Formats: sequence, C-alpha cells, structure tokens
Amino acid sequence: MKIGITCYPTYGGSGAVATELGIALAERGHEVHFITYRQPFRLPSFLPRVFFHEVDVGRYPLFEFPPYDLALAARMHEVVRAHGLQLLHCHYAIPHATSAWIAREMLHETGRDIKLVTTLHGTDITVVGQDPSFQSITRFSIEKSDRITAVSEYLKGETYHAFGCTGCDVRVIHNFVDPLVYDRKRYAPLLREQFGEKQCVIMHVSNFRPVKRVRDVVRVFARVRDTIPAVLVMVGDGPDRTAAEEEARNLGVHDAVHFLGKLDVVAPLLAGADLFLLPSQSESFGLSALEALASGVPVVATRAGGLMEVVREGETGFLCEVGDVDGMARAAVSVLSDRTAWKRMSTAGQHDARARFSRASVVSDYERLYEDALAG
Ligand code: GMT
Repeated sequence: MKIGITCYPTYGGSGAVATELGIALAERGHEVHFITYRQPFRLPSFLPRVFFHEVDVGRYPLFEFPPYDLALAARMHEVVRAHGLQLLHCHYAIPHATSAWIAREMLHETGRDIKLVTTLHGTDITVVGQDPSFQSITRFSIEKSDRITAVSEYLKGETYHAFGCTGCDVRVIHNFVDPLVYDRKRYAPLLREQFGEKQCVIMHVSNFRPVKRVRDVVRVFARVRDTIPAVLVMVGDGPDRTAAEEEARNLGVHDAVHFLGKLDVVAPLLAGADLFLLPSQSESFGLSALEALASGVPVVATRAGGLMEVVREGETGFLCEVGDVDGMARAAVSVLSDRTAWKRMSTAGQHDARARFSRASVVSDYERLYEDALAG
C-alpha cells in the first residue's frame, strides 16, 4: 500500500506512535509518506520506503495566524497526486483529519479518491475538541473519516460521550511498544555510572504540560526520599518545568532532582530506572508508562482514563486517585523497599507489555484496518 501519515512531529506520544507505525509499515514493504511541518522527532534521517514531505506554512504580513490547516491540505493533495497514495492516516482529528477531508474534496474534482483513517489520541477529544469553538468541526472531521480508531476503550467511550457520533464505528487499537528497543538487558547501565548502586532511580518522562501534574512528581519523590535513598530523573520540557524546579527547591530536594530536558531516545535511560511516576490529571493511554513497563520499570500512576488499561493494578504497578501524593508515595516505597516484590513487578511488566501491546500485532491490526477501508 501507499500510505500518507500526518501527525504532530513534536515531542509526544502521538507523534512517537505515528512515526513508529510508519517505520514498521515500511519494514513490511509498504511505501510511507510523512506529511508534517517538521521531520517527526523519532524518524531517523533515511529509511527504505519512508519519505518526508514538509508542509511550508509561509509567512505573509496579511496573516496574523498563518493558515497551517490549508497549507497541510494543499500539501496532502499534492503528495497524494504525485505519489499515487491510496490512504491518508491522520493522528488527531483536528486539524489533521479536517485537512485530509479538504484534500479529498480537491481530489474529487479530478475524479480521484483517497481513503481517510483517523486515530484519536486524547487531547483532541478530551480538551480541545470539546471547546465550543471546535466541537462541531471535530465531530465533522471524525464522521467524515472512513475508519476511526481510538488508543483506548476509555477514549472510545469519551468520543461517543462528547460527540455523539452515532453513525461512527470507533475501533480501539491500543498503542504499542517495540520490545527490541524497550529492553532492560540491551543497554549499558548509564544511570548507575552517574548515580551509583546505592540510590533508587525514579523517573518521569513527559511534555510537562499542566495535565501531567509534574509538581506531584516532585512531591511524591520528596516523600519517598524521607525513607529511601533516591534520585529523581525528569525527562522532557514544557510549561510546568519551572514550577517543578521551584517545588524541588521548596521541598529541599533540588540536589537530588535532575532535569535532563527533551531527549529523543529514552529507552537507554528507562532501562536503568527503578520506578516510573505518572501522576497525570488525564491520560487517554499513557505511552510513556507502557515504555517504562516494557523496560521492566514498575509504574506508579493515577487512575486516570486509559492508564487503567495499561497498568495492571498490583501486578505491574499501582494506581492512585489524582492528587493522592501520599498514596503514590506509599505505593512507591512499598515496591522499592522490597527487592523480591520489585523483581516480580518488573518481570510482570515486561511480559505484559509484550503480550498485550506488541508492535507486531498492533501493526497488523492497522494493516487490516487499511485493507478494510480500501475494500469498502
Ligand atoms: O500527553 C500529551 O500531552 C501528549 C499527547 C500527544 O499528542 O502525544 O499524548 C496523547 O497521546 C498519546 C499517544 O496516544 C497518549 O499516550 C497520551 O495518553 C495522550 N495524552 C493525553 O491524553 C493527555
């Protein structure tokens, strides 16, 4: 198949999943064209059958807000025609699926057609899409897609609940993890070199948006540190980084908190971590938690949305209510202070991630979905 993929190329789970899906599809012989405003962050410079088409938004003094959605639609139209694409897979309903619909309407003018597949990742449904100014266009873009997927049962439910979409058939295709990349045994113990053997390494990876509650990460860590020698490694960057740094200073743990900034490759770090914290307000899936589990890192997170489908309570990690800093700290101490329990959880996480979220089976699910769309 000849497939176009549009995603947010920046640091984030949806871009990571979209890119890794494209790479896996190309490995299976499909031709994959990424159409985005920047090279996706997890896309290496060259891979056979993988192409990147940059969307140039242009800057004209007339436009206070350059019309990215239209530039994207025009680029999609151009790439579909130039390369004979059969299908566009958009990650996020707005604006990507909306642009794809415009591109398809333009193609109809010349008697051609293309199938549209949209994957919902969360923010478009749970936050932006429910803003009154975007509600109707989000719903429209979902309903105009030939196939719609959501990354969790939770998100599927939210989609029906928020938008009705009675005529839609939202299918759940979970996110996936590459077991060869997220493998504890594969990497040199970089973090141990830096922090030694005697301290537990607690880790958080995100874009530090308010929804991630990064101050709770620091608060949980400070409580854990009252009992257990530990360091906190914060990977990523975003609006709440300063607040997290300030919280670390206020709680007197700043010397033990290490902010590494944005890193494209996190697997070698995860492979050296003892515990992963994800105290989010809302999470439609929680890809970073899955990557941690696959790397043998028990997860302490919140009972928020899709995280309940990713973390098996008591088996691969612990789930607490949003904001329950004491509960998360108790859970973290319980697993970090009992080596046998930690080992059991670490092994269970690696097995469960491979069994339920394997790259091979999820990529096959998408392949079948595409074939079904093309046949329909
Ligand atoms: O969580 C974010 O802020 C980034 C966002 C994105 O677009 O990458 O993540 C969403 O999609 C990921 C991939 O499907 C999911 O793992 C995240 O749970 C989801 N984020 C939210 O629902 C807040």
